[in-house]
Amino acid sequence: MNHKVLIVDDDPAILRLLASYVDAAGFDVLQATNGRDALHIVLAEAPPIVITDWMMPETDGLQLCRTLRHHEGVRFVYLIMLTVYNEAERITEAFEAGADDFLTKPIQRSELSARLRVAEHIARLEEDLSRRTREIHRLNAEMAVTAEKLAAANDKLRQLVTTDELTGLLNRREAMNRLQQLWGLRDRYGHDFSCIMLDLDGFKRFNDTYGHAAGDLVLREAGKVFQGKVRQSDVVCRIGGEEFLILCQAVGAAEAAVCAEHVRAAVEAHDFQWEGQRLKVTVSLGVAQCSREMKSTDDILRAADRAMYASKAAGRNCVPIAEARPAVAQV
Ligand code: GH3
Ligand code: MG
Ligand code: MG
Repeated sequence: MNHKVLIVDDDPAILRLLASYVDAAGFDVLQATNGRDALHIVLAEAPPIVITDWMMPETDGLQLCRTLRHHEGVRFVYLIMLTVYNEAERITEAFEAGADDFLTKPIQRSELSARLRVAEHIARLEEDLSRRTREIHRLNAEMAVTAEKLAAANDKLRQLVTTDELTGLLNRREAMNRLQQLWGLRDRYGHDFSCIMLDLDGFKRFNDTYGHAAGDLVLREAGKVFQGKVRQSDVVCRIGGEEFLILCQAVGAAEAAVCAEHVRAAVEAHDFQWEGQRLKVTVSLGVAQCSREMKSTDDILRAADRAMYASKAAGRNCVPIAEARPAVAQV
């Protein structure tokens, strides 16, 4: 802690006397003869203790107290007011202006020294407190930054865990979570939903013919084609190599089949551009609606899968509905 004490008095004789007492008490003495200079010294030197005379021309001791208390550039000062008054009313006025203590004139050296010790003690506690407060603010700021980074890392992690790297679609694990959620809504509120199972046709041969990189491009683009044809509330997922699943919320099999047919036709019409060639791919789809007889999500997945295999069996590139119609139904 710095040991500076600023003494403020317009009377040079008192200033000299005070300076000698304060110096003898072991402090570094700063001096001012008016309130304006005193403020400048406080701002420049930050003495923890100020002893000021009450009666001074221009800015008196009370005004100086108020200024120091309200000035945002002044962190902390322990203020001792010098006064010839010893009446309770005047002293109360000094405390209200912001003084911490007072000394009555004529000044007793031993009393001044004792009060300076108290002032020093309080100033040290105050400095300690403000250092701890600054440290807490610094730690809080650090924690806020860390929390922000953690939230961003969590978001990234959640994305990695839930999405398929190649297509950016939801992956199998997340598809199963979403399906479970739809199942829960159906159980609780009786909300209908349907699933569309999709599998690219002859994709092994496609890879063998054009290469794996061309196959990857098709998978990525096919995902976009699917997404371009479903409703906003539908969820498109990649659940296996060239297998996809679309979850259609609040939709029965007939409506889902219309959506599936749009997807099928869009893939058939799409030109996959690869090394200057326009490649064609088709997809087989199977539609199943969640029904009362189904006991778990596995049942609807199996039903959609069966329908999709019915499409394969029927020559591929078509959309049968699971068990709602005869084996193959072109929509
Ligand atoms: P079907 O019409 O009966 O579905 O025939 P298919 O050839 O599509 O089916 P099959 O299950 O025999 O082969 C699937 C192929 O999908 C084999 C595999 O090389 C390819 N495949 C799976 N995952 C990927 C992938 O991430 N990238 C690429 N390029 N190909 C993949
Ligand atoms: Mg397959
Ligand atoms: Mg296939």
